[in-house]
Amino acid sequence: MTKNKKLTEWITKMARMCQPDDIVWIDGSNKQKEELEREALASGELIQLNQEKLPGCFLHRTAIDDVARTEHLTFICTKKKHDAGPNNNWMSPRAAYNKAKAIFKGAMRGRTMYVIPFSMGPVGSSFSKIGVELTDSRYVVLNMLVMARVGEAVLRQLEKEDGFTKCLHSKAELDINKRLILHFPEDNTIWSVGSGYGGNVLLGKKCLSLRIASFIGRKEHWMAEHMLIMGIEEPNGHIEYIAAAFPSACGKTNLAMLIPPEGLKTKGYRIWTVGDDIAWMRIDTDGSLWAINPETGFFGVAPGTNSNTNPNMVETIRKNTIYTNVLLKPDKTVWWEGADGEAPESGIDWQGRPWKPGALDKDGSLIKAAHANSRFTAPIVNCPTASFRLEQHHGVPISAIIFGGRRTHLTPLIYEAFNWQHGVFVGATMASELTAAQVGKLGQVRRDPMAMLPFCGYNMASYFQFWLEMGKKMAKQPKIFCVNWFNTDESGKFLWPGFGENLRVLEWVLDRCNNRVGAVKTAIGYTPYANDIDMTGLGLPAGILEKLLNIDKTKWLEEVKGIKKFFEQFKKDLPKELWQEYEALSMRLKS
Ligand code: GTP
Ligand code: SPV
Ligand code: MN
Repeated sequence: MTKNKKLTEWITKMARMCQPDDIVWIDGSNKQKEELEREALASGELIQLNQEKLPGCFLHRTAIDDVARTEHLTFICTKKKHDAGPNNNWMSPRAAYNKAKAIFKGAMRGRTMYVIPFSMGPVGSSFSKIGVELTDSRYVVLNMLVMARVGEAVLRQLEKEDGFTKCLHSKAELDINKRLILHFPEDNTIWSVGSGYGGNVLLGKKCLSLRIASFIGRKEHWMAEHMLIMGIEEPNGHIEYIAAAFPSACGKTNLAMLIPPEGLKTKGYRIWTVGDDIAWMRIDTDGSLWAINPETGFFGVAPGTNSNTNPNMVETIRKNTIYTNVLLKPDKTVWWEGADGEAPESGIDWQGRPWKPGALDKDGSLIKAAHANSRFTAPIVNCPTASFRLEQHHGVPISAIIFGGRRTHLTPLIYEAFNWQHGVFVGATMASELTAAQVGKLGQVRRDPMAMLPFCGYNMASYFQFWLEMGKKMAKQPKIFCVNWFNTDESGKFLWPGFGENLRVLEWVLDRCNNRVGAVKTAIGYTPYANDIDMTGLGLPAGILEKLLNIDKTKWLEEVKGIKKFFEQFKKDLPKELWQEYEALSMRLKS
């Protein structure tokens, strides 16, 4: 299986603790995958869907209290508390190991321990990192097979290079009171126990590719970010790549594979999807920032996905897809709020109960067919717009970085930072309304710097410092922008149509990157002249675009107070450049 002694020793030690009945190595073969699927069907972990309409597709239901990332049970375990910073939950490594050991002990009795060797990034690329996940969940194995490069080739690579992230997962009793998602960046180790939900258990994803990778990246001078990566092919055939950081469930997947709206299609734009959630970026010898998507699959939000909002995803999830917590229809296909077609007359809801449209719970509120954070796991190669550069070890060069969030007011449709330092300030002060992607109070506005609040594996003040330093190292810095697709009117209706229409805004971004248009200098940054956003064929009522681009100084002065409060928690660690930017913004708003 492997000649890597460190690996075998570690597995033996973990098996001694978890006491599985047997150990199975995942080789990445189709044969083994099909065998696991058969076993998962027999055990009830998976339900087979209609193989004519949805070939290779399955449904999975999690426990009712295990439907989203549990940030309050997620810890960064560094020797010094200060290294985790004020925004992470912290435990000392010793306390954390001990606490988790008590839960892991014997947790795999009567179960199989699967050994999943995986590579984040193309196997053998100098950009990539290897992990090995031990898990007692077939659902985890089958998802990891979609989300990462798994199997023999990784083991061979692991004989050439030594280092790998040690990832241990057990469902244990799926008890929320015995659930812990622990990161030990100093040991390159992740322990996750008591959950079966994606972001908590597919350890290559948020745990390795963001929390551990951000920690490693700072030392090795590269960036691990919660960003989509997309190529925009311009009418002349030239492709520009951009990366965008939006918090969970704020539109990364949708933007990454948008379809140009009618008005712009005739111009000849085309989109190439590189990634929808995570970007690893480093400065290449040409002095620009280059990015790869370390993943090979999408773990996307189901609700709202339909042929109007995201036709490419509808196509992507027709085959070889694992659906989690959606409605099962009588014909063994699936449905969710905001899916294509009318609500079915009946079905089995995400909790496994008979469901009818309009059914009310005890409190009189509508029972959802699918959970608001129900998801699908699908291979990127299924996507009609998958980039032809996905396997290239070099990645793609990034021309622009876009920050964004969900704000019903305040943030305009788009603005551009004055320069890199100001851009870091814009990213650091981002805020967004909470979504169903994490357990918490829906709709509440929270600061989510660079969309990394739940994912930064170290002190956020050092992370800001690192961003400032990276900018100085680049000969060609990407321009930095901020967008907001979610402005609403008095009745709560979105003012901007969003989705494919967002390309109208990206066109301006590219125009700015290539010095093709001017801009209005405002207190918060550069905004577009309304004439420079191509509105052909959109039919937006007069005055709406102007409203979307407007900056309300009174509201921004309120916002600045929130920024100050947020910055103060970092005390003397906050880079002075960010205080300078804060002062400069306050001055501009008051003048
Ligand atoms: P994670 O996978 O949690 O990181 O989320 P994400 O950032 O990839 O978000 P996603 O693209 O899945 O979108 C989340 C929700 O926002 C879905 O319900 C979408 O339908 C909705 N959404 C996405 N883009 C837009 C947009 O431009 N306008 C509006 N109004 N809604 C959008
Ligand atoms: C997110 O919440 O940002 C996701 C889904 O992309 S999860 O993998 O659960 O983190
Ligand atoms: Mn995400």
